[in-house]
Amino acid sequence: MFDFKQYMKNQQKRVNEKLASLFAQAPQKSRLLSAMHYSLMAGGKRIRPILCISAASAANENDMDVLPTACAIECIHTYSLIHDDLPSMDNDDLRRGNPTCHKAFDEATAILAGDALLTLAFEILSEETLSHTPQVRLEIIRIIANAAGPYGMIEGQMRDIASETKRLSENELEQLHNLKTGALITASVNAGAILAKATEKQQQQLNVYAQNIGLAFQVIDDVLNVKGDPERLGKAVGTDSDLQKNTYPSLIGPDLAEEKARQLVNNAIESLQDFDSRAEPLRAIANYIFQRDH
Ligand code: GRG
Repeated sequence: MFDFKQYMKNQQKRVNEKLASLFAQAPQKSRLLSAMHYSLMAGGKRIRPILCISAASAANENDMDVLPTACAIECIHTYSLIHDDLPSMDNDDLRRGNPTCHKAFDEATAILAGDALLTLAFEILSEETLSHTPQVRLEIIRIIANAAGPYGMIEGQMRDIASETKRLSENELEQLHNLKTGALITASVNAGAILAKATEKQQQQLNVYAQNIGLAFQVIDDVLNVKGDPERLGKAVGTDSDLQKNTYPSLIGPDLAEEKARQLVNNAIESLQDFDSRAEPLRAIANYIFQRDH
């Protein structure tokens, strides 16, 4: 039987080792590199890189050299968290149970560490040492830039800030979540599929999977902010409601929000019905997203 816990542990180890190696060649650990390293190695779940790796193995049994791309995506994710925690954004003191980057260092260093992680990601994606053709590398860069940029995550963050003083409809909230959280998750899966030379049909099915888990991930994040355990989450709960944020629990109630997440996860798993047992990690990750407590 597929051992999900062990699978996650193994993949997290691979991702962590590769991320750590990014700093190994630096002649000295400058303050900037220390801040980047601090946030990158602070115990994230590595969901996005593991989705990229798992999507590739679902479509192709060979090792398709996806680890650098997977790690570049984690650099972008870490940059987004550093900037999201800043005083001008969410002004959070804790992330994963530790002081946020601007608390551990200072605000200017945190801004630059975020900028540097974003830039580093694109350096990794364009490396000539990767075994993929320039054309494939360009396609991956375009997909990831699109998901992270002004038509993806950053637009989602902008809408999130703009919506602080108004009530959103369910449709507007879904669009916001899809941009802020779903876009990078979807890009992780799609990049894995392309690197693995998935067929057109497989790419479409994996895209449906990704869109469903992307939204489910944020719905559950909202629910955890209502019902979660601050110790497990490594951050305070109830903050969304204190700030009167637009969330699924505030819009439809926590129980219906959980039901919606379950439905999205079921849709995601259904979209993989043509895949064999190599898609087991993707199925298990979908279930984990629903059951996660941090
Ligand atoms: C500042 C450009 C910019 C964008 C910020 C992603 C984002 C947009 C903000 C992060 C805040 C947040 C709660 C986003 C929702 C996505 C989310 C649940 C992020 C946390 O992801 P996990 O749970 O984090 O994968 P770990 O700690 O495991 O890496």
